Amino acid sequence: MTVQIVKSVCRICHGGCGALLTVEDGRLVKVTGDPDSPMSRGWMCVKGMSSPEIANHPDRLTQPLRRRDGKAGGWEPLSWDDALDEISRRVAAIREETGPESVALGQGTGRHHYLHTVRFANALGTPNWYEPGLAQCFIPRISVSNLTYGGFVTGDYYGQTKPECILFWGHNPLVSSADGELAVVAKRCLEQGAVGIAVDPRRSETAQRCQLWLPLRPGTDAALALSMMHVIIRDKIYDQDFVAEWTTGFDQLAEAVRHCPPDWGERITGVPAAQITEAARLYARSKPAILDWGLGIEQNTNCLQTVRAIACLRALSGNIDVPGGDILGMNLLRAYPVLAQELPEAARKKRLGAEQYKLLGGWRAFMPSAHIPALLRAMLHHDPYPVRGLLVFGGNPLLTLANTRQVHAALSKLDLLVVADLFMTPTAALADYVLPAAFWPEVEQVIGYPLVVENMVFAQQKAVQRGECRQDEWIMDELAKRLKLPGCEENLKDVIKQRLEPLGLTHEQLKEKGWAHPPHVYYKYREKGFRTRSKKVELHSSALERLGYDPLPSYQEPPESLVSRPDLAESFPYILITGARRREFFHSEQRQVRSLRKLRPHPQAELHPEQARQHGIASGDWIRVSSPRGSVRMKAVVTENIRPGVVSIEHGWWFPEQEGPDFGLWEANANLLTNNGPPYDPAFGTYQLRGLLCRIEKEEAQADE
Ligand SMILES: Nc1nc2c(c(=O)[nH]1)N[C@H]1C(S)=C(S)[C@@H](COP(=O)(O)OP(=O)(O)OC[C@H]3O[C@@H](n4cnc5c(=O)[nH]c(N)nc54)[C@H](O)[C@@H]3O)O[C@H]1N2
Ligand SMILES: Nc1nc2c(c(=O)[nH]1)N[C@H]1C(S)=C(S)[C@@H](COP(=O)(O)OP(=O)(O)OC[C@H]3O[C@@H](n4cnc5c(=O)[nH]c(N)nc54)[C@H](O)[C@@H]3O)O[C@H]1N2
Ligand code: SF4
Ligand SMILES: [Mo]
Repeated sequence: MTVQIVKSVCRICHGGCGALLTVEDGRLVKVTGDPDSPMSRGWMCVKGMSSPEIANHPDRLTQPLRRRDGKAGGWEPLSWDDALDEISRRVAAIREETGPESVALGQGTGRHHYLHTVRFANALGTPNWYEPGLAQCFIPRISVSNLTYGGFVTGDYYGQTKPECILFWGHNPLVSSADGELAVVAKRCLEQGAVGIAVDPRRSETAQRCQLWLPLRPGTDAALALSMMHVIIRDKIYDQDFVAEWTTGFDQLAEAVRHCPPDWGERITGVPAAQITEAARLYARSKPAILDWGLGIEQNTNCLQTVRAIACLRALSGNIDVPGGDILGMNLLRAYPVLAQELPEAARKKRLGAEQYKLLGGWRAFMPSAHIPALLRAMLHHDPYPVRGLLVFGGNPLLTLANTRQVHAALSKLDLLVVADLFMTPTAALADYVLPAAFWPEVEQVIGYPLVVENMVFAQQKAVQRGECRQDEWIMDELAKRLKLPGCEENLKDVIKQRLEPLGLTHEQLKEKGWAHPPHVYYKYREKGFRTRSKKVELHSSALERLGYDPLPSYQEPPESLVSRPDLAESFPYILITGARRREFFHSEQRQVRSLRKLRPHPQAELHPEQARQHGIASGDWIRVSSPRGSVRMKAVVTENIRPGVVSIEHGWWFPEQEGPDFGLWEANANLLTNNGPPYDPAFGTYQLRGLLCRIEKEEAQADE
C-alpha cells in the first residue's frame, strides 16, 4: 500500500483552512488540519473533516452525462471529447444565430474557478455572467470600501496586535468563516479579551460571546449606524487627528447625522437609545477596534446606503490600516487575467442591467456582471433580447436565487443548459448536459486570503482523482480551445504562473512551502494617500455623486416591512429573515453527506417564545412559514435568542434522498418565499432576501415523523 500526505487548502466554504490529506493507494482516506498553516493553525470545521466522505460519496457525478432525447430524466454517459465537442457546437450555433450575449454563464459563490469563469465569459464575448451572491453578497461591501477608502478592508485577525473591541455587524463568523476570516481566529480574539458587540436580530453563535447584543429590526441597519455616528460626533469621541488629516466631507456628514439622535434610532430600529449610545461609545473609545461586517447588511434594497453608513462609522474611528484594526490589502497576487479587453464595447453595453445598476454592471463596477432578474426576464420573454443558453459552473440557482418558481420556468425554457457539479442537484436535473466537477482535494490553484485583500497566498494541490471528474478551469479551457476564443491560448497553468510573478515564486516552489505570508505593512496610506480621487477617505463620496447617487449615507425604510406595508402586515405580521449560516452545510450542499445530515436532519425555523405561545408551537413541531409568495414546511426552534416577531429560516434545503428531478425542491426551499421583483437597490440592483413579511402556522406531523 502506498501512503501519501499532501498539503492543500480546504475550499468547501470560501476556505482558508490548511489541510493535510492522507491518500492510500490513490484514495482519500483522511483530512486533518495543517498545524503549520498561518491561518488555521491546525483547526478545521466539521465540513472540512468530512471531506473524504464527500470525495468518495457513491452519488458523486463521475462521468459526463447527456439527456436522452424524449426520456424525461433519462441520462446517457458520453466521453469528455464528445461532450465538449457537442456543447461547443451548440454554443457556437446560438452565438451565430442571436449573438454571444444570448449565451449566459452562471456560477456559485467564490469558488476556485470564480475568476476563470469571468475570463471565459469575456473571451466568449458575452457580458452576461452572474453569481448568486454579488448584488446580494460581498460586492456592496467591496465596492463601497473602494469608493470610500480606495480599497477593501478586513479585520486584522492574523496580526500580532489584538483588537480591544470587535463590532460584528450582520455577521456570524464563528459559523460562517466567511471570505477567509476563519471562525477560529475571531473566536480566539474574543477569548483573549476583545470586547464584542453584535448587531443582529438573532443572538447568533458570535453574538452569544459578545458583551453587547443589539437585536435590531431587520433592514434598519443604516438608521442604527447613523445614530451611532450622531453620538460619536456629538460626544467628540471620533479620531479627531485622523478625521482632520485623512477624510473629506466630515462637516457634511456631521450635518446629515445631526438629525439622527439615539431616540430617532430607537424608533426605527427598535434598539433602546441607551444601548445605541453605549455601543457607539464602546466602539469609538476602544483602540484598536475591528468592525467586522457581514451579509446581514446587504440583502436589502437599501444596501448601498446601509453599507456606506457603516463604512463611514468605521472611518470616524480611525482604525483603518492600523495594527489590530481594519486593514487594507497587500494584494500579493497579480490580478487574475480575466481578459476584459476581449469583450467589445458594444457587447459591454448589452450587459443586462448595466445601465441602471452602475455598481453591479456598469464601467465603475468592481467586477461587472449581469442583473439576475433581468437575465431571467431575457430567458423567459426574450426581452430586450433572447438569452437561450446557460452554462453553470458550480451553482444551484433553483435553491440559491430568489423566486424559485420563476427560475424554474426560465431554466426550463432554455435551448441549452449545461451544469458542472459534484452531485445531481435539482438544477443539474434540468440540464441537457451534466459535467462531473472536481472537489477541492482534486484541484490545483493558488488563492490569496482573506479574499480580495490577499495578504497571504496558498497553494491548492491535487491529491486524488475521482472517476473522470475535471476541475472547472480545465472544462472552460477545453471549451475555449474548441471555440477558438481569443486570449485563451494560455491555460490555467500559465495563469497561475503569471499570478505568482510578484512573489518571485514558481507554482512548484509555492506548493512545496504551502504558503507565502510576508509581514503586513500597516499605515500604507501615509506614503501615497488613500486610492480615492481626493487621496483621502471620502465620507462625502465624490464618486457616488458623479454616478448620480447620494454622496452621503441615509436611511430608507425597506419596501416590504411592517411600516411600509401595513396592508400586507395584517395577514403577514412577522418579519422573515433567511439563510443565517449553519456550520454543517454550505448553502444547498451536503444534504447527502450522512455524518453532517445526522447533525442537522431537518430544515429549521427559529422563532421567539412569544410567537410560539400565540400559535401553540413547541420546539420540534412542524410549522408552515408563508410569505405573500409561497410557503415552506420546517421544524420550529423556539428560542430567546431572537428578536420577538422575527422568524429566521434556513436556506438551501432540498432532499437528495427523494426522487428526481425535483428532489423535494418545493417543500422547504427558502427561496419559494423570497421576491426578486422591484424595487431594487439603485446602485447594485439588490433584491430583498431578509426583512420580508411572513406568517406562521402549526402543522400536523406526518406518520413517519
Ligand atoms: N434565501 C436566501 N438565498 C440565498 C442566500 C441567503 O442568505 N438567503 N445567500 C445567497 C448567497 S450570499 C450566496 S453566495 C448564494 C450561494 O449560492 P450557490 O453557490 O449556488 O450555492 P451552493 O449550494 O453552495 O452551490 C451550488 C452547487 O455548487 C456545487 N459545487 C461545489 N463545489 C464545486 C466546484 O468546485 N465545482 C463545481 N462545478 N460545482 C461545485 C455544489 O455541489 C452545489 O450543488 O446563495 C444565495 N442564496
Ligand atoms: N457553514 C457555512 N458557512 C458559510 C456559508 C454557508 O452556507 N454555510 N455561506 C458563505 C457565504 S456565500 C457567505 S456570503 C457568508 C455569510 O456569512 P455571514 O456574513 O456571517 O452572514 P450570515 O450568517 O448569512 O448572516 C449573519 C447574520 O445576519 C443576521 N441578519 C439577518 N438579517 C439582518 C439584518 O437585517 N441586519 C443585521 N444586522 N443582521 C441581520 C442573521 O441573523 C445572521 O446571524 O458565509 C459563508 N460561509
Ligand atoms: S471553515 Fe471552511 S475552509 Fe475551514 S474546514 Fe470548514 S469548510 Fe473547510
Ligand atoms: Mo455569499
